[in-house]
Amino acid sequence: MAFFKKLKDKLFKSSSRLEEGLDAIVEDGGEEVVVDTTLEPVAAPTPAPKPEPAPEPAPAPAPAPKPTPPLEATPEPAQEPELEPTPDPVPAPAAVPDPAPAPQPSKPGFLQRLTGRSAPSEVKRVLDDDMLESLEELLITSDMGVDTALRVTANIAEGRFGKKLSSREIKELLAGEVARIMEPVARPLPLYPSKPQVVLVVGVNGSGKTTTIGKLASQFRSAGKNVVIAAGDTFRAAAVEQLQVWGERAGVPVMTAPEGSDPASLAFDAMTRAEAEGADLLMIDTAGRLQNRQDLMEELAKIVRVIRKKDPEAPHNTLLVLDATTGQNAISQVETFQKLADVSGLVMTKLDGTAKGGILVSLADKFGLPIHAIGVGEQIDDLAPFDPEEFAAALTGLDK
Ligand SMILES: Nc1nc2c(ncn2[C@@H]2O[C@H](COP(=O)(O)OP(=O)(O)OP(=O)(O)O)[C@@H](O)[C@H]2O)c(=O)[nH]1
Ligand SMILES: [Mg+2]
Repeated sequence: MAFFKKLKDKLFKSSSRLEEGLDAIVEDGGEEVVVDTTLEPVAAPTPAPKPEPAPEPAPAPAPAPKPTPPLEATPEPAQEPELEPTPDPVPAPAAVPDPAPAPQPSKPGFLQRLTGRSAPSEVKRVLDDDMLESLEELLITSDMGVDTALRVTANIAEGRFGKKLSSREIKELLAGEVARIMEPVARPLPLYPSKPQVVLVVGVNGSGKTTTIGKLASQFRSAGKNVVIAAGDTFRAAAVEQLQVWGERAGVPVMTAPEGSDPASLAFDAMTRAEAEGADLLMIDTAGRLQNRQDLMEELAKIVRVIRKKDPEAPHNTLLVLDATTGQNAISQVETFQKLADVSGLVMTKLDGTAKGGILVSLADKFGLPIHAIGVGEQIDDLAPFDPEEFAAALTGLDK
């Protein structure tokens, strides 16, 4: 629960631009409309209803997150600052005061309502061509892509043209559209009976491959799986060390080879070891920065060829890791890697950063590739399953 809240907070942070944009569109050209208060007179004797503070203490005890035990299982002194499970509880309580500054709850008194001056009102705007155009622009600038933005806006407009809508109503409609697009792609990494199930992890330089492997390994390990990692990025020693650190954190063995050696032969050795040890999963990290596409293609093809000598079905999954902050560039990365490898699913990282989030909608709409997980931070437990409804609510700024 605590983890989930943290995820939502992080996503909300990243999506505020879209949320603000939607508010601005309605404000601009909208007008104050008195909210239908027909039910309120009944609630007239409610001048003292302030039971708000009650729910607050509740979230506080929550930060006893499940993901903590796996972290504690690897009390590696060297990496302590990064490992620290304590940062978790800190942001969580910090987020608690947030809901408090809701200025709304000051319900107008009976007299106030009689005068009609402070009657509760909200801004609504007539859904016309201008407004639709602004919406389209906003969605395009939030990385949703032109085609998707046009389709989503058209769906929102259908049957509502000429009607007055509040920003909350727009957000709800938009969230519904986004959730509908994302629903079919929200699928966890499929697990197969093959032993070992080989997961090849690809992506451009710095997209988060190594970090994601560490996080996934930790999750599978916690789920009782026997995992082996192969440090297939043999380009630089630092890459191997980084993976070793993650392996220690996750409590998973990491197979390495000397810097500059052939990643395919390492993959073969890792396969042999994983088979010998009866491992459930073999995750192969790869280099993201080869001089050119041809090199990368050859390297990936060779890894695949070699592991297929052991298991013709391997790799069972080819995960493409994408950095959500790269925006529309993610589209061309998918296209490129689909040519280089048989991409079976995506992991979107850095959704806690400055990502506009709309890129996920664009990707889902365009490629329909499963999104297995999303990265929301640099810590070991900062990898979450992809939940379309939560994502849609976070993206649009709908705070339920
Ligand atoms: N904020 C945030 N940072 C992330 C996330 N995932 C990865 N990172 C950071 O992104 C940087 C690059 O991550 P790596 O895992 O090294 O990326 P890589 O794809 O293995 O990079 P190369 O091996 O150089 O190709 C690191 O500083 C990570 O800590 C995420 O979900 N959120
Ligand atoms: Mg790496």
